[in-house]
Amino acid sequence: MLEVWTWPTPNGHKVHIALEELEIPYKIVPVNIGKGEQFRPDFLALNPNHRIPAIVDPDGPGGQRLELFESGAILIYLADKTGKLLPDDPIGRYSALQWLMFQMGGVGPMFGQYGHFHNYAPEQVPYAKARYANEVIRLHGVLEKRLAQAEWLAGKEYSIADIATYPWLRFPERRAIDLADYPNVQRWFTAIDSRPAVQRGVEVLSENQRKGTMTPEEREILFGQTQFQKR
Ligand SMILES: N[C@@H](CCC(=O)N[C@@H](CS)C(=O)NCC(=O)O)C(=O)O
Repeated sequence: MLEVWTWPTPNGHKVHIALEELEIPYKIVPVNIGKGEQFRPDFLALNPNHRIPAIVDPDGPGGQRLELFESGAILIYLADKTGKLLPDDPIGRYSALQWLMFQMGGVGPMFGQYGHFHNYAPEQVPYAKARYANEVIRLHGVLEKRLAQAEWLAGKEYSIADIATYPWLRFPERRAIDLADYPNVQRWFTAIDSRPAVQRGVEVLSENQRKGTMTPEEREILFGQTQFQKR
């Protein structure tokens, strides 16, 4: 059975949602990133970048075992494996890949840095806080413009581009965003949020979601020297 090495974060949710949408049976292998399990040798062997998610598909291309990390690559693989969630026509396919890359290179990293400097940095850095707050607003504006022209990010079809972006748009109040200011993003978000497969996907491992503030140990593991040791 396909294994997903994962944890309940936006990059993990993307893969859980895609697997639920595609009805692919899967086994969850929890990697508790707050406890440092991403540095375990068995996980590092799968992903030297020590970040979830990663998958192992014993029935990969040509029946061979496939190991894969980077959530965007995993989504493309799952779509290609099943022939679903990526448009068949080349123009639609490249549009979906374009918006997937926009999420991977823009929305994810910028929203992540917003969270870091607003919630976790040990010192106040007004320049960084303003920079990432402005980026979050700018990126919502780009999504609003796109979704005013098209029903879904790729165009006419729901695709892995929507699945990749949706988990990052949850809890907008945490980024001082009111989706009422972005009516087309709101319409798109509600449509995705109400899909049963999406609801099942975000529930995967949800009992492990951190409640309250980070402990000093978690902070060290995620942002301290543990990250930067030579491995
Ligand atoms: N570009 C990577 C990013 C993955 C990523 O940043 N994962 C986070 C959780 S959302 C993680 O594993 N963090 C562990 C750590 O920073 O040590 C992807 O999309 O797969």
